[in-house]
Amino acid sequence: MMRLWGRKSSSNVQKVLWALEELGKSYEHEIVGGIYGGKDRVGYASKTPTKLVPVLEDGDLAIWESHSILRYLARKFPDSKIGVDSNRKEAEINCWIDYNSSAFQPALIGLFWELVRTPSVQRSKANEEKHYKALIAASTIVSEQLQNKDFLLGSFSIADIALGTLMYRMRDVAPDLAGTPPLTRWYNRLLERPGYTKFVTTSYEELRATD
Ligand SMILES: N[C@@H](CCC(=O)N[C@@H](CS)C(=O)NCC(=O)O)C(=O)O
Repeated sequence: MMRLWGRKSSSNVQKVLWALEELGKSYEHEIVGGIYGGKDRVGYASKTPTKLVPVLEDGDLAIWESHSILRYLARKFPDSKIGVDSNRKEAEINCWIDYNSSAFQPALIGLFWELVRTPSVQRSKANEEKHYKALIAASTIVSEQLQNKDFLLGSFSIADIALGTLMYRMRDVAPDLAGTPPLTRWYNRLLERPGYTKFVTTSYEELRATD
């Protein structure tokens, strides 16, 4: 049976929880990281060179990096709701997932760290503006892609999991950018997926910095 390691409040872990829910496969879940600690437990360090969450174990294979886990699941279960069965589809998905890693997620998470995870006395207006500006550029590209599509590639894929997971927090820290008609329609479609409401649109209050 597959085993997922990582705390539920991590957006990167949430991507995997959502994907596993789409698959409907049973798996074990070990809560580690953040306020739950446990990453120093014997064995965790050998699963991932970064010591971060998530890690997905499948037999003797330990996969780290949330997007690599999504790609693995999509390829391993080609006939599932998140399945990938062609090089073409894989390439189209990878464009969006790599854009997430390089532009959309760093901008959004940068802003989230500044506004939610940093004590107010340590916040920097300059940092906030830098991330916000980067998010304008990145979210405009995502919004334009969704102008005439239900999902990023037309039909649902792991690209929607990678980027869509971030929409919940974006609606809090950049409601104006998240509120374009295409992004709002997309978010409402994601809300129809049980894995999204079960694992993603959940409280992140344990992450909030206290002054
Ligand atoms: N690029 C990595 C990022 C992993 C990462 O930054 N994980 C964070 C949580 S989102 C972490 O492990 N933080 C320390 C902790 O939770 O103890 C991925 O996509 O998996």
